[in-house]
Amino acid sequence: MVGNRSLFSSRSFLVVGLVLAAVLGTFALYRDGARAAAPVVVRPSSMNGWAFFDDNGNGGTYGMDPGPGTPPLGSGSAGLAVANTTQGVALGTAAYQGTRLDKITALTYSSYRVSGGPALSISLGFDVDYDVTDLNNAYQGRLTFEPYYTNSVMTGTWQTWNTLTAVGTGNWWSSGAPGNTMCPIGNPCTWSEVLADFPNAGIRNPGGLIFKAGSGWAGFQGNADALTIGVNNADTTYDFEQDLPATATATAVPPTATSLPPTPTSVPAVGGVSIDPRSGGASGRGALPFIVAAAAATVALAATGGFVLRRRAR
Ligand SMILES: [Ca+2]
Ligand SMILES: [Ca+2]
Repeated sequence: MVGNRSLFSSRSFLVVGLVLAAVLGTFALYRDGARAAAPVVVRPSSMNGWAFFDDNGNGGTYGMDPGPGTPPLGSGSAGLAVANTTQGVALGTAAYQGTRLDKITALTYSSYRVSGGPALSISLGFDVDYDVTDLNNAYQGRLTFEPYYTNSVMTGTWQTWNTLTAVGTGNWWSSGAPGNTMCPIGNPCTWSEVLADFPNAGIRNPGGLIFKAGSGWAGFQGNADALTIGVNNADTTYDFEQDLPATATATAVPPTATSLPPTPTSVPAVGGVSIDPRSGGASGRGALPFIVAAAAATVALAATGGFVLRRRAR
């Protein structure tokens, strides 16, 4: 192209482009940061208000698992499993007790079925108070979202559910009165129907926001991850994970470490070289059949206390 290229050289374009990308990225972070902070990681050693529990008192299995597959966040997820219809297991938090349902602006999660019937998926629900403004604080059962009413739940893949989206006849059902007259298990409600029927409903206080599997399921194993709940447009995302490995630096050991001498003190001075095993420093006199490779920076003191010695090419 013939033309005036004095204004910007190609390098200038590159620089300008990088600056623009950085500025736009900053704006994107600022924009997203207004709603979404970093996920809260929930691990066995740091549950951040969550707890697994046996919901029926008949056993079952629960805990943080690796995978399965590729979870939507991190490398692990929360696992729930039951062996028969009497068992029910759950993972819940009391962090949202008392929250009015009409203040909930986001409520999504992902689930994965390892095994179980075609309708089964870890559900998301909560202990419900159908009117948080009255004086009745008695237990009124739970309001539960189950994906299968309006979705095909798959085995062996992660699926994400937006529980607030009004699809078909809805996915929310009530286990207790008065909700079970409007949203029985055989005819669930959409979220908007729940809000219309019970405009002052909320998560019971005391009460939990709960992942659940079982209570009438012949057998099931599955996982959940990446729960996002928004209250007044302030979103919190929970990432369920196993604990970190105890020795995260183990991979820093050179792969040849096992071929090294067992202890530094067993390495003899070679050709007049003396070695300080603590500092890695070396000094020597005369002709050296071996050298310590390029001084201290390359004398790798392995975690086992060994050295790396290398013969100089002649
Ligand atoms: Ca009430
Ligand atoms: Ca995870």
